[in-house]
Amino acid sequence: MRLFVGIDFPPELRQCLALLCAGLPGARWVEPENLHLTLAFIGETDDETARALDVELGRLRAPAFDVTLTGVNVFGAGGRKPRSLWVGVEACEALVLLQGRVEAAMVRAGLAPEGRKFTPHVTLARLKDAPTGRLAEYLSGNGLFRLGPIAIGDVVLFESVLGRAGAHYTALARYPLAG
Ligand code: 3AM
Repeated sequence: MRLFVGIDFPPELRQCLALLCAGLPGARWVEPENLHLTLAFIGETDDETARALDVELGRLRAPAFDVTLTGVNVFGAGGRKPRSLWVGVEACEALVLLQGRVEAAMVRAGLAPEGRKFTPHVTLARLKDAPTGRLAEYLSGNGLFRLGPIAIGDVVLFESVLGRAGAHYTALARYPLAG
């Protein structure tokens, strides 16, 4: 099983985000139902480790919180070869705390922590040779995007199934945050 832990959004919010998924050549847009915020990527996992992770995530204690999504940006080598396009997240201590606890749960389940700095984001598209000028236009045209506050009440263990048309994400389990 290929797993990751994240946060999903209600369908109406995903539809708002999906409005951003247009108007840029070279972008392979994420399907609206797949839009999510990754807390930790886990990767290929055997059943035993997956069960241990489920137990540890079930023990996770963290408060529910609100997030606001804001702005658009890219990941990529120095901006010269941008590879993914995403919506950012307004600074949110509760989200950072939650991500740390998810990593701690991974470690207790025998998994290695991700190790890289957490940059909260919602991926909108993978980019392949998006024309520089069009990308700059897209980023400035959508720079004021803002959606929220969004109430986050649980953490989700997702399975990612890779298919020919891209990955499809299924929520395997939900772990409630403290109200
Ligand atoms: O939320 P995003 O889209 O940034 O890029 C993948 C996606 O993140 C990431 O895990 C999320 C759910 O698939 N991902 C995929 N393979 C990865 C890897 N080998 C990875 N993250 C780190 N290492």
